Amino acid sequence: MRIRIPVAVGGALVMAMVALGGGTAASAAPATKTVASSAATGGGMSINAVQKYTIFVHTANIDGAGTDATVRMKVYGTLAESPGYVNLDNSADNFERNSNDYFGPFSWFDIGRPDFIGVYKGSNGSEWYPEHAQIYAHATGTWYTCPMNAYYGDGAETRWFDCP
Ligand SMILES: [Ca+2]
Ligand SMILES: [Ca+2]
Repeated sequence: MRIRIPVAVGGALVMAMVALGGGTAASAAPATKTVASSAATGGGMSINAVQKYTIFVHTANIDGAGTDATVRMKVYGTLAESPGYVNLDNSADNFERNSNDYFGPFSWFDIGRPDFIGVYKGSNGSEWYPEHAQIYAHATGTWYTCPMNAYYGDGAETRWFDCP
């Protein structure tokens, strides 16, 4: 189920922020509880809506570009980050030469616009040459492209790429 934040909750958040900034801890606590209970997120402090994201990776069409190594990605957005490094794997033989791999959809708190990604490749496979990744935000129907064109060697390595 998609969760939309009512306008009233946004107003409550502003009030809570004012209380946190200008009041004591004692006066801020009740306001914060009000936000959490009215956000309909099933509890917790965050009122950030859960949204779906699909990750796409294109491996380059050059000799030796493919790998069988473990690949994980973390997406850093303008509002939040994906919850840790997400393992990118499905039933296919992923990250082969000239392949298009789709993973997810994953349910994350709204990350906003993807800003950059961290991509880990394990040492349990050969070198890898990904050409680019794309992040699809289901809520807005938007694809965000993160050029990679990076060479990963045999060892474990993490690299970071902008999503301009
Ligand atoms: Ca593979
Ligand atoms: Ca696989």
